[in-house]
Amino acid sequence: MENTLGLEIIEVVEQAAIASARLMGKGDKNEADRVAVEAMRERMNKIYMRGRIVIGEGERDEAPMLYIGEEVGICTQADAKTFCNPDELVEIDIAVDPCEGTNLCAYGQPGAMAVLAISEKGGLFAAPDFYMRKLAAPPAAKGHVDITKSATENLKILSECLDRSITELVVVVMERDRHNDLIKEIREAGARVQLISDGDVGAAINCGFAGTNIHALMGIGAAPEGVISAAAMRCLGGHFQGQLIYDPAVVKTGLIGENKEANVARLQEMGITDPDKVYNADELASGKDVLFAGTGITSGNLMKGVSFFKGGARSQTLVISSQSKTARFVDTIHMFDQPQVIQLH
Ligand code: VTB
Repeated sequence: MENTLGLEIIEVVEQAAIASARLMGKGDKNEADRVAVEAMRERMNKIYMRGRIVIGEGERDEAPMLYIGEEVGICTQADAKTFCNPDELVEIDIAVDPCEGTNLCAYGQPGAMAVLAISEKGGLFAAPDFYMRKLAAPPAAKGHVDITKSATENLKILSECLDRSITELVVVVMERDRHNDLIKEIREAGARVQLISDGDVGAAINCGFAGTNIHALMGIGAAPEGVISAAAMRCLGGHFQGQLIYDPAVVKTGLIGENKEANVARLQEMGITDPDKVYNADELASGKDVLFAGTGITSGNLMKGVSFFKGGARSQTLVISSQSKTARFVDTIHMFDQPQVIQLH
């Protein structure tokens, strides 16, 4: 994919993060999400591309914008033929989470981000709005840890791969009742647990970098977020596996329906014949070229959140590309109305 597309994609996540950050701490998570969606869509529609949302805000009838199947980009507009050459254009699939961690943003907690992943058409797994059991770990453990093994076994493997004792490992787990046994097991195995209230995309990506002091993500979060995490981990060479959760006995709240058989039928309709399949990062983000971009809304381990100053704002974005094999930290000053002073530090 063209480099200019990469640059424009950075602006898409930056604009979403700035919009959400204005609502940081205001206690209104829906509004923080809504403005991020609007900003993301507006910027995307100015890009010379033919894009399709494969993971978004939900089905068309419940999500007015960035719904699954929505077409975005200049070249999807009705009069596109006058300014877009169809022969030149790559069709792009896009997975978005304009405000990943809406609660974190609404309550001014660390780790909210505007994120997306793109690939050529067909390169991202169109995950249903179900849950996903996830296992993320650093590149050194890729292919060695395994989601079908117990947490205890995986911690042993992780300690060998990272050449450190289990007591030196930190595992991030979302604080949910469904994880009580998992948390107990990790602690009993000797590792330390970092509980988070939300935001497992950031936690997974942290495993891809040395020096974050996060060595694994374990537990169950949302499936669409799993695909975005997988895209980043695929580019970073880290370990990521996901397994869809469709049984209401495993997760009692939220996204999945009460009827297990109906859930399996829905998966089958989507072409998923083996609902228990374990997907790895290369399957969830299988495209030839995959790109992840995320801008901090509130500060996290990897990126600072958006800060506003008189006449502008500053943002930090992480862009990871499988094509250029780079992880870039982009620090941007946005000038809204010609600020008098551009603050460097
Ligand atoms: C999960 C997690 C996300 O929301 O989807 C969570 O993957 C919702 O989980 O990162 P519950 O339904 O158990 O509350 C996030 O934390 C934020 O979008």
